[in-house]
Amino acid sequence: MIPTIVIVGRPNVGKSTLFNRLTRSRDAIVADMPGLTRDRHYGRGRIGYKSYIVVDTGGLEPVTPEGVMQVMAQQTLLAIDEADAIVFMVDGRQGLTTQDRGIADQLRKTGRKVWLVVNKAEGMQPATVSAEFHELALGDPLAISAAHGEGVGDLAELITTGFPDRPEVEEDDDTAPEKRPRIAIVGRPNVGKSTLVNSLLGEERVVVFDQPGTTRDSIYIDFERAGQNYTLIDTAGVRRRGNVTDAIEKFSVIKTLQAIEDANVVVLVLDARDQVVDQDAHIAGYIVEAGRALVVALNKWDGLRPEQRESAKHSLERTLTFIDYAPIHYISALAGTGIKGLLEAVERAYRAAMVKLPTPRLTRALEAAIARQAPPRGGAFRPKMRYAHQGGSNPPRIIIHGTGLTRVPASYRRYLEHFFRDAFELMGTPLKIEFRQGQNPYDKRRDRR
Ligand SMILES: Nc1nc2c(ncn2[C@@H]2O[C@H](COP(=O)(O)OP(=O)(O)OP(=O)(O)O)[C@@H](O)[C@H]2O)c(=O)[nH]1
Ligand SMILES: [Mg+2]
Repeated sequence: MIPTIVIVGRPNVGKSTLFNRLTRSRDAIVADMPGLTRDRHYGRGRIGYKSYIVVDTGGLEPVTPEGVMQVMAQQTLLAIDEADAIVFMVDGRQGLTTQDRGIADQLRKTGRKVWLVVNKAEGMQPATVSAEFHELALGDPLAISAAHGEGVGDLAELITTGFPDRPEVEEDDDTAPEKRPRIAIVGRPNVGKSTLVNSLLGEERVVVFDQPGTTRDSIYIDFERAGQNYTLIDTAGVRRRGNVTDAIEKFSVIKTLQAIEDANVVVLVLDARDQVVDQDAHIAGYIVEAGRALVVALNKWDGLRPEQRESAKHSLERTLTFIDYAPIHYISALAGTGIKGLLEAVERAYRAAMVKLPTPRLTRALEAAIARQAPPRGGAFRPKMRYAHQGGSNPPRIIIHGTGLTRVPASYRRYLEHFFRDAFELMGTPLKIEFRQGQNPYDKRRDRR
C-alpha cells in the first residue's frame, strides 16, 4: 500500500507551499490532459524510488467565522489517523503561537511520530529559528524554507526513509505469477459500490466482510467469474457480512487513493440519479494522474426516464471531459444489468494496460504516424523521431528516441497517443509517451552497415 504523508499546521504557515514541492511532477499524462481536474489537497509524489501520497490539510475543514481553525476537525483527524508520516509545520518568522500549542497537544495524544518542521527559515540560523519550538516536545525541529526549497529535499529523504521502494511503472516482468486483474471499485458514498461488489461476487462469495482492521485497510477479494480470475479491491468500507446494501459506507479519500495506486483497472462508480460533482471529478483526476486504466460505471440506470438519462449523460460529459480514454457503462448494480459488459470492459482495459508491444511494431506504427502527419518544426529544427520502444506497463509507457524532441508540442504528443491507441486497440488505459534524446546503439548498428 502506498504510504501517505499528511501536512498539518495552522493557517498560512506554508503547508500548501510544501505540498507543491513534494508533489511537483512533470508527468507526461498530466501535462497533456487539458481540463484535468485535480484536487490540490491530495497529490502524488516521488523521491528516488519512493512513491507517496501527500495530503494538505489546509482547507480540508470549513473555515469558522473568525477564519481560524481552533482545533483540528474531523477530516484532518481522519487523515492523521490514516497517515504513515505526519508533518507538523510551524512558522519560524511568527514564532510559537497558542494555536501551535493546541495542535501539538492533539498530536502528542495520538502517540505517533511527528516531524516538526519550522518553515520560512531562509536566511536564518537553523538552531536559532528552531530553539523555541523544542518546548512542543515533539522532537528536534527541522528548519526549512518551503518557498525557497531549502531543506525540503533532506526533509523528504528523512520522512521517506522507511517507505518501501515502489517502481514507477511495472517493468516487464513475465515471471509475475499472478496475472489476475486487480480491480479497484471507487466512488463517493452511496453511489452503489457495495451493491456492485455484491453483484460481481454473486451468491457464492466467500468473503470475510467483518474482518477487523483499521480504517485504512481496503478489502481484497479474489473471485472467479466466467472462468476468469480477478481480485477486487473494495474501498466501500462495508463492515458486516450479509445485507451489504444496507451497510453504511465509510468514505476515506486516502483509502480510495491507495486502492487506485494498487489496481490495474479502476471502476469509478457514479450515481445516475445525482449530479456528477467535483468530488467525482477529483477522484477521476487522481486516477488519470496515477496512470490507471479506467472504466466508468454510471449506476442506478434502472427505472430512469429518457430525459433523466439524457441529463445524466450530459452531466457526466460536462464534468469528465478530460477523460477521453475510459469507456462508459450504464449499469444497475441492484438489478444486475450491464455487469457482464462492465467486466468485459475491465478485461479489455486490463489487457491494454498490461500490453507488450515489441520494438519493431512500435517503430512501424511511429513511422506510419509520422508519414500521416509529421511533427511541426520547432524553430530551425524539425524533431526527428527514429524509433520507439516500450518502457513499462500499467500504464503502457512508450519511449520515442530521436533528436530535437524537446520541441515537440503537447498537441503532437496527443496525436501520437491517439495514433498508438488506435493502432494497438488500447481501450481504457492511458498511455505515457516519453521522448528521449541522443545517440542509441540501434543507430550505430545501422551506420556500420
Ligand atoms: N518567507 C517565506 N514565506 C513562505 C514560505 N513558505 C510559504 N511562504 C508564504 O507563506 C504564505 C502562506 O503559504 P501557504 O503555503 O499558502 O500556507 P498554508 O499553510 O497552506 O495556508 P492555509 O492553507 O491557509 O492553512 C504565502 O504567502 C507563502 O508564499 C517560506 O519558506 N518562506
Ligand atoms: Mg493551504
